[in-house]
Amino acid sequence: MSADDVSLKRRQALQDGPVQRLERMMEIRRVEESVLELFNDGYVRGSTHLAIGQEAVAVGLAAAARPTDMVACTYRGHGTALALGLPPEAVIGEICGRQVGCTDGLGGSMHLVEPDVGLLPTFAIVGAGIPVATGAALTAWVRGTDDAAVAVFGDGTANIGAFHESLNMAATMKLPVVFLCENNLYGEYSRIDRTTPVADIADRAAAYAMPGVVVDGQDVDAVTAAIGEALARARAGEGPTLVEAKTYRYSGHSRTDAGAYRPDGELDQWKQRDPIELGTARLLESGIATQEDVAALEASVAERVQAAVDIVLASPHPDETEILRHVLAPANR
Ligand SMILES: Cc1ncc(C[n+]2csc(CCOP(=O)(O)OP(=O)(O)O)c2C)c(N)n1
Ligand SMILES: [Mg+2]
Repeated sequence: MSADDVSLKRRQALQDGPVQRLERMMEIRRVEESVLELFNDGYVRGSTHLAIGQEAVAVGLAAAARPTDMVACTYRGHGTALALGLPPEAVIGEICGRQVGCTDGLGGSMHLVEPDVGLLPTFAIVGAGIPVATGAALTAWVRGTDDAAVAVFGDGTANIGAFHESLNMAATMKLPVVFLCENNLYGEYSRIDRTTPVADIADRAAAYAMPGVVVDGQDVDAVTAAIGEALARARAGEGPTLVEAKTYRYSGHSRTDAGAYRPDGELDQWKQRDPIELGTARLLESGIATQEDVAALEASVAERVQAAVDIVLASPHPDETEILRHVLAPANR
């Protein structure tokens, strides 16, 4: 089975039911915790941006979208990549710059990609993915498919020109795109109320005559439903939707940031509504899973992620001769 088949199979598994979606959220959390350990042990060059706490948004999106829909996300996209189907070794391997990574270790933490499950190259430039997703929606429209595109971005990014230009163009042309804002309350070290005059980013949809929807980003089922409805509108030719998922990142912006600017108690308050704990409680209450089932899931996820770390650490860095691969120069030079 090729690496791409593995990604596709993992993606399809999310359709099997709520247990698989909970398991994927657990996997994302465990991968991010491993990435932090690997960073602290010196295996990750530069920095890395963790999405611990935001797992339900990633899994809800992947459960609602098709593998042929195109998704553009950001440097905080490890969870989205895993949710869309990339296996842990492809994600951790890329973050550690190893050949087993999804771009052979050439891209690093902020550049995960897998076209076979619709993951466009992820973007380190704030806002850059939004016009790219809008362009992917235009492509689907020109080709006459009923595929759609999703732009994933943060709350701070809703103040960037590319956000406004993309919403304007998509609404005017009724393009099949969903704008998914992960509102985690902070853009780098600034709280949203110091940078943004609206409490709900979704309110900005009104300026572009499209629906703006606020969804509980800690609840995977709510996210799946909201993105599903927005994608259905897009496929039906009704145009774009702005979906705002209220969520929280447990760690600081990047690895030099301890998040000391956050008010006392805020993190603990959000942890009361942890997406994995909420998902677990729902499965237990409905009788779909028992405590033993949940413990078994946790154990198998931990084992799988540890096996992926072992694969990554046994994988070489790219050869130095790779440095010019994918680098283009004008033919007349
Ligand atoms: C065009 C541009 N400006 C500034 C930066 C520096 N920068 C990196 S992340 C970030 C904050 C983005 O915040 P948000 O959109 O809320 O996303 P989050 O990190 O919370 O997921 C900034 C200003 C950048 N990468 N690109
Ligand atoms: Mg943010």
